[in-house]
Amino acid sequence: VKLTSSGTCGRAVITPAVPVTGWQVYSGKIYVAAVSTQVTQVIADGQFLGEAHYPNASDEKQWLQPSSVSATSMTFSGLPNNDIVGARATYRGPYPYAIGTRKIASYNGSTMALPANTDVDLNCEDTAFGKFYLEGKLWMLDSPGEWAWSNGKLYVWMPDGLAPGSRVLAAPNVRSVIDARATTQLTIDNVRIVGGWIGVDASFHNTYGRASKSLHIVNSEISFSNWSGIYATDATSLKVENSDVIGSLHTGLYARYGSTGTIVTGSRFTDVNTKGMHKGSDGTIYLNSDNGASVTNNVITNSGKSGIFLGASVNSLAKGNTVNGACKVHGDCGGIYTINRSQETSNLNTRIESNAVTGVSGPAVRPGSTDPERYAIYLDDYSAGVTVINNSVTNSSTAVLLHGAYNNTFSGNSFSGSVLRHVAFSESGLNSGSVQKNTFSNNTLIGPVLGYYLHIANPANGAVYIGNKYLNYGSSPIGNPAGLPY
Ligand SMILES: [Ca+2]
Repeated sequence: VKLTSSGTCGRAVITPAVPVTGWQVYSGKIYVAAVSTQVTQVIADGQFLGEAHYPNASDEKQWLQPSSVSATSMTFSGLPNNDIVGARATYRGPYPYAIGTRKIASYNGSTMALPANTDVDLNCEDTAFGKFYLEGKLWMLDSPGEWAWSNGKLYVWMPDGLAPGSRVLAAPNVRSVIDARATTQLTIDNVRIVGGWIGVDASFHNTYGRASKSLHIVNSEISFSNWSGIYATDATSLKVENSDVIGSLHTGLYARYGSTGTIVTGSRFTDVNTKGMHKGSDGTIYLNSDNGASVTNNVITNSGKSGIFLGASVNSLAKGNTVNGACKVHGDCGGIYTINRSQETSNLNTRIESNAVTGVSGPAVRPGSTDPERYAIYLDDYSAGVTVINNSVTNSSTAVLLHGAYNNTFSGNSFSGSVLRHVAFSESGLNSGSVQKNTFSNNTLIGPVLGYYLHIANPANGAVYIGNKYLNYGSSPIGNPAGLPY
């Protein structure tokens, strides 16, 4: 089956969003129109608008600090308006890699109840409570580019402050725009898919008891998904080719739970997990426990979390990709990332080859730490058998971290413009003693950097070094400088 556009008027647009008309001035530059069905997304002039939130700044320094927390509540007094029941609280706990969202069940003026999510819409990451912001009430609509839906009416303050006219599309809560579950050899070619919780759903179909096979998405655009542009579980031979995924709030392509043979090639992933206020995420291209995944010649721009998450995928390849700006929201994060925490294998047999990775950086968010914990290439817990060759890494916080990783090979790479250090090794309690037998050969490490080229915290013998070039640096390129975090 092939889904495509015909005729000469361009790509067909498939979306649950509909035009909103009949606007009247509500207050100041805020306009109101009747929309009876609950609105979950607003697009104006083809651009994503964020739902009304408090406080306004996405800068976490402006987030609210609860005076105390429990497993299911936060205490905070002094809101400008106590109408927050039904609103969402988004929060970052003590870990830089996790941002959670829960719905507020009750509020007594100081303590808000936040039960664990049962709502699939909030089924993102969860974590302990910490600094937070609120989203989803009309009183929070107080700045340009915000919208709110309340009592059958949509309120919007356009980014340019002018009347909405016919420029606004609003979408109800729709799980998927294209339900491709349990399909075989479906091709989606030359269409635009806008809005919805998921753009293309290729997850396992519980009723039919099977997953999708050989789904091919080509020459298409998937934009402004409230969760993931493409979602696949147990899918085989999913292929995404020459397509654009733009502005998904959580993940661009989410292929997990045994999806195998995923191919992503010649595509562009732009502004994933960086739209609106901060959201939980796992990565722009997320592949985990895949076998034979191939991610080649894609351009991944401005990701909130990892650009390419290979996880524990085996026999996989990331080659010829450009990762331009990643980990913009989350720490403990990589431009290209592997993890093998459950030690499913002692040899991932994965290649990270000829990629250009730049701008993997962001603020330090772990309490008490000055390290942003953002790494252009990050081999995490028990990653082993990864070959990293001929990559160019520039202008990132740290070029490479091996965290409890062993038996990996780095050769022919170029590292420049790192802020803290080019290469770091570390271990934690979980993977203590596992950094060993990594090889660095024939890499070029160009200074200056704030720390050392190779920065070794623990252990001292995490790698052997053969034939590397150390350029533009005055003293020993290898060491463990005091004052730098690991
Ligand atoms: Ca606001």
